[in-house]
Amino acid sequence: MHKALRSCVTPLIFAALGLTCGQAQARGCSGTAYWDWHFEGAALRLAPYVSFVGPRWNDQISSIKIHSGVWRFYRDANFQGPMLELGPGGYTFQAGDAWNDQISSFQCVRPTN
Ligand SMILES: [Ca+2]
Repeated sequence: MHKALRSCVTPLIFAALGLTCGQAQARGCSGTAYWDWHFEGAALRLAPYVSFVGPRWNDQISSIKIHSGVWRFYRDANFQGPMLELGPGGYTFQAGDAWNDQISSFQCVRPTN
């Protein structure tokens, strides 16, 4: 595997399709998460299989743009807790929204065009 892809764990769903993580992104799992609502503030490009967003981004995401793919976002790390499934589109969580500043892990479950 190319060195640049080593940090990107390939989930079984893409391995079964013969795709590496980078190929999965190129073929229809693409999105960006934002620190603030309305797609403002710091931006995080979504890798297709993230069991923990890390200490900086944990419980901080307030809006998401999904360019392609069907994604599942989880309240807890390791794809645990309440789950929110989102397809392509823009989603913004207001203060007080059940999903504002809650997401800890996510994965793309189905590539789309
Ligand atoms: Ca959380």
